[in-house]
Amino acid sequence: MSDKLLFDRIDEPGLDTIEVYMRRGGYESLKRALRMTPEEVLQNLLDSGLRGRGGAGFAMGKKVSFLPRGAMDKYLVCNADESEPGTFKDRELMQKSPHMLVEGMIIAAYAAGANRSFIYIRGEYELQAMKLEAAIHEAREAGFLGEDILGSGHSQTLVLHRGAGAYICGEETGLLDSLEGKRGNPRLKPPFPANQGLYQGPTLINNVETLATVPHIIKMGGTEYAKLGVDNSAGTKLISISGNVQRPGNYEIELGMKSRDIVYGLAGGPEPGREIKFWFPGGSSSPVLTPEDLELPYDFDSMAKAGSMLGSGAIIVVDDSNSVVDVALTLAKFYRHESCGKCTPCREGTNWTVKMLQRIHEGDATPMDLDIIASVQDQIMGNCLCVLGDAMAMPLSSMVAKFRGEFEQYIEEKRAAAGFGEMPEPS
Ligand code: L3W
Repeated sequence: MSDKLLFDRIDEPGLDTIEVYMRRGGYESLKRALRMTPEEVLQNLLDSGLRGRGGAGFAMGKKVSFLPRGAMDKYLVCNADESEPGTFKDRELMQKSPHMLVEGMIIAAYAAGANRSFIYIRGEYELQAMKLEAAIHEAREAGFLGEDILGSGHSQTLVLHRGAGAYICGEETGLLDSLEGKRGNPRLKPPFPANQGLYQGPTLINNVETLATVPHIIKMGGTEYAKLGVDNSAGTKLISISGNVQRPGNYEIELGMKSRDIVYGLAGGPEPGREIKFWFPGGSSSPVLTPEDLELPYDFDSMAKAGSMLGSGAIIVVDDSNSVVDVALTLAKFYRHESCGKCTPCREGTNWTVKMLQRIHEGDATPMDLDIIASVQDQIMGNCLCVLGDAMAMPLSSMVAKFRGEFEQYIEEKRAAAGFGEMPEPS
């Protein structure tokens, strides 16, 4: 038996059609779930220990249980606005097995008592949107969507909505505003979407991979699923590996696999003759780790204990041919561009950071500027309306802290090249 769940025979021709998907046992989990009560389905999700796969790692079952019970308009929203630099796993999943997501959404909506559901997909994912539209149509024709699904009494609509290419619309409340037709700005939390989300109604919002895992949990049973992975990090995880590795791409691993085995074993490590300088374990928003950290198991707690995070499961490898200053500047420019500008620490902080890094780049800075950069990051962290500001501040702080020597050397060399001479010794 394959040790993969979501990517098991993912390249099988025709898997995007309902015919092949069902031939492989697709929609059997939905039938099983609809024979259970919503509470039983929820219990399976709780037992599974599944943690959100989009970035925050929040327990999915717990999130479902936060939704108020009783008859009212409740919503399920799938966050398919995959935009975190280095993250491209949901893209492959939606393209090759769209029915897995659709089936997972119907089961999750049943557990949450939600009758209206949406997939918010990033605008650039045109092919994936087409595949999903076709899958939704097929599921509706087969009676898996619509009124009284398979005689269960559960009714559900599912609408695909294409975004227009803004990172901030992947932030859950920005996404909800955008879905409502407004500019995608984050909202103040609480209230959390579970209580007041889309159209002010209780809303369950989850990432693509999280929802696509649900049919597997129902098939195996929550407690069996929880046996996969390690303590507090149950199950398998799709990871995207990019940067300086010989075999970049998406891989499905069991959580707790040694990081070195992922980076060197699966992805082939850097080109011969090159050494890894640092790596982002969970997308560009995660604090960087050093080669020694490759000995750690790749799971939520181990990454957090190392001072970083598993995030969306996107590993970006940076080898010794790159300058840490260039990486920092590229990153900061991305976050400045994507900041919605609604709150001051993020709007001003990202702009200041870019300007300071540009000073370094152009030979106008002194090592003291590194303290200013670090202090700007401290002032951003925890002070913004949403996580976008932190998403720049966390990796930036870690780069300055761990590679200060390289920053200083860069500053000296650039200053010398610009004719400013050496820095005087501090008196
Ligand atoms: C009800 C409570 N609900 C928390 C819910 C909340 C959300 C989830 C997690 O950030 C991460 C971040 C970034 N009652 C609740 C509650 N919830 N307390 O639980 O919430 P939170 O605030 O921990 O995180 P978040 O705002 O969802 C997301 C990281 O993701 N990140 C990743 C980006 C990934 C992509 C992608 O392409 N997939 O963009 C980027 O920054 O660092 O840790 O649903 O409502 N008391």
